[in-house]
Amino acid sequence: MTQSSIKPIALLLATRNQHKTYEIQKMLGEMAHVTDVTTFPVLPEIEETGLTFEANAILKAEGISLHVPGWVIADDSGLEVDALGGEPGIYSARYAGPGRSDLENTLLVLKKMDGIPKVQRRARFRCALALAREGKTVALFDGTVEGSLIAELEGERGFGYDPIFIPQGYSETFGQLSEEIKNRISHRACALEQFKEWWKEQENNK
Ligand code: ITT
Repeated sequence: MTQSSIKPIALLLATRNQHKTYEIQKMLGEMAHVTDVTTFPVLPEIEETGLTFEANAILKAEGISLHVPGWVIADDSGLEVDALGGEPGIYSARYAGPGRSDLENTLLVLKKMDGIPKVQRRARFRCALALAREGKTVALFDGTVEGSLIAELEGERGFGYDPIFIPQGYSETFGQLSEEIKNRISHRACALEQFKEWWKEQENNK
């Protein structure tokens, strides 16, 4: 069977962040047809009360999959900055307070990093993915990309903290690098690679 003759996996993402949906659809290509909960406004808002990326991914995937048939995948992700003791971490989306924008969160990180020398600006993005069905987690995947933070915003691609993060081995931020590069090396890409491998293995064992 050719790749294009295989029926795409119908995946519902337990996210309201459409940047994630866009990246995940791009990375999975023809393998999956991806939608997210913004197309189902009646689905509940899941409170992220977990203390790890993994715990929050599980809460979102299980919480949403109780209400819909089929495969649900949740992405919990964020930026860890060594000089800030791992912050913003699981609070990345609400670092400057509830309802604040990506730009406000990013500017707060820059402010806290003010005066910190280049060698102490190590950071990483982390992503935990939980795959669930009927309220139960079936598999977990995770990915990390190491890098460092610059002192000002550079580039307009991507979302979130992309304009201040330079991945290791590159000289430009995720905000400047092409979508193709980010989607090859990012934390989300690494986690999705594991998902793809896992899925293939399940198919082969059928
Ligand atoms: P959902 O919970 O609805 O999925 P969210 O944006 O609130 O959406 P998270 O709780 O996982 O998701 O928070 C992730 C935050 O981490 C996100 O808002 C960004 O600020 C940051 N982040 C995650 N991945 C990123 C990426 O690829 N580039 C830049 N920032 C990223």
